Amino acid sequence: MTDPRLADLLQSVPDLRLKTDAADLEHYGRDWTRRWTPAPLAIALPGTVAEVQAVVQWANRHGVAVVPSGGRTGLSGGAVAANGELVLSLERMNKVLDFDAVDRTLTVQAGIALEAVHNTAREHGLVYPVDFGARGSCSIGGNIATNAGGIRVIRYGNTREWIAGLTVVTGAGEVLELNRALVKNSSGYDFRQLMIGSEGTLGIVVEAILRLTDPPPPTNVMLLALPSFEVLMRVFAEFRGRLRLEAFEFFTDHALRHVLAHGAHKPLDQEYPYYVVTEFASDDEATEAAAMAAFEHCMEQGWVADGVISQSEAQAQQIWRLREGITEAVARYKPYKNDVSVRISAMPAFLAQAQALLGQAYPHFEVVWFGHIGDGNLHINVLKPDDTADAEFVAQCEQVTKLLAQALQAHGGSISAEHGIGLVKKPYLGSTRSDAEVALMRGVKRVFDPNGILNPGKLLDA
Ligand code: FAD
Ligand code: 2HG
Ligand code: ZN
Repeated sequence: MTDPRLADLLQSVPDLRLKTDAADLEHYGRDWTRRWTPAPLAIALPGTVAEVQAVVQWANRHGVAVVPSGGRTGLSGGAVAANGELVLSLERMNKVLDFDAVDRTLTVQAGIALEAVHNTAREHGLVYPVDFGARGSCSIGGNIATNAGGIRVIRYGNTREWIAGLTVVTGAGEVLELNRALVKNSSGYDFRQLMIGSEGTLGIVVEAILRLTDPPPPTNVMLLALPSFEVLMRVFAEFRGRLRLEAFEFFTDHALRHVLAHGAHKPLDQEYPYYVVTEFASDDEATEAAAMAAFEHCMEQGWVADGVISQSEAQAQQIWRLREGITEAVARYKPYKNDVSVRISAMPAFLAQAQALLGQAYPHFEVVWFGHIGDGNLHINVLKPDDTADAEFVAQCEQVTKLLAQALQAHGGSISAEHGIGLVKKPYLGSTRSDAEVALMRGVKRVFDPNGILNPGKLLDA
């Protein structure tokens, strides 16, 4: 170690695993955004809470910025280290610590993958219901730091609803045990909830107590083909009115073309402009009849042009792949991502405005629309043409995002529904949060991280 700060780190935390090879700096310094050039100082891989605390104390002594790092599947640049930061990876802290059948909780270290949590919950006859396509690679710590949403929010809510307790190391180096799995706790400010969605700027999540729940009843998955955007929310109202929905997701023909080119199975003979994937409880004749009634009503109204219902688990997975495979299928086009939300009742008006705005703004770029429409959450991916330079493309997209942010503000929406602000959406934070709120955020940051060492420049300017 030629850097004296790193020599001191190893002296202060003798068992710490530290990586400084160029390939590791590159690998751990970026997330799924791929926009910034990784340039971290080093990668620390602690194995215990005490080691995390010691690393944070060291960072405070030396004024070194620390980037908390999970699976780096984030889409807003929150886990990027491009300025000589120490990346603190939780990947070695990936164990299940406890299952409590009475409390129905699972206590885990923060580096555990979401999918491993699903599997462990299932072994105990229960489920952890937060779910999305990155389940195999993203970590619970990252899910908590971004308040991740996903494909079942419509039934179960965001990550926030499922966190019964947290252990965090604050930016000041204190270890806090927050809420300890209490169901009821009216004893003042709930710092657990404050940590959720704070994007690694207030504390490092080292352990979490997750709530589990009963498995859902048997479900069916349906793919619906829609002739126009305008009918989308009517179809949603019809299905939600008749069924217990587990998911209601949408995507366009562009998205479908990309997933099919990526190996997915063609679902219908003809092509249509818009599609919905919906999953709903269907465990008896009455619910099956309700599903058919919803489908037939939508067909009669001309809101749905075609559809298919899963006849087996394999077919259900094939349908889900059409929706869940989009992010990977378009990744090679280095998409500029928007992840916006409005309240559900404002969706029809916002959709009309956003469609008009983006149609005009991006005549030369392919735009792929999809998302959790049942939650009022749209993903709008703008694909970079191969012959357009990265910087020019991003600059053009940022101009349009300013207009989109204004439209969102007018509809009372959010510039980040579930991916976080990170670096990507920081310039537009003011469209969603007032000046007074942002000032309070800065004040909160100073309380938990007085020297500003935790993820500086993410969410808020350093
Ligand atoms: P990282 O990318 O490593 O980090 C994300 C942020 O959390 C950073 O700011 C980082 O500093 C911070 N952080 C990480 N670990 C900790 C910790 N232990 N303590 C404190 N801060 C920490 N997101 C959704 O919400 N819904 C989706 O449907 C969805 N689908 C996706 C599908 C694909 C294919 C991909 C690639 C991504 C998807 N995402 C989705 C985005 C991403 O997976 C989530 O944001 C996820 O929660 C990030 O977890 P991570 O462990 O990869 O976090
Ligand atoms: C999803 O819903 C994810 O599939 C990723 O949130 C969205 O790639 C995106 O823009
Ligand atoms: Zn999403």
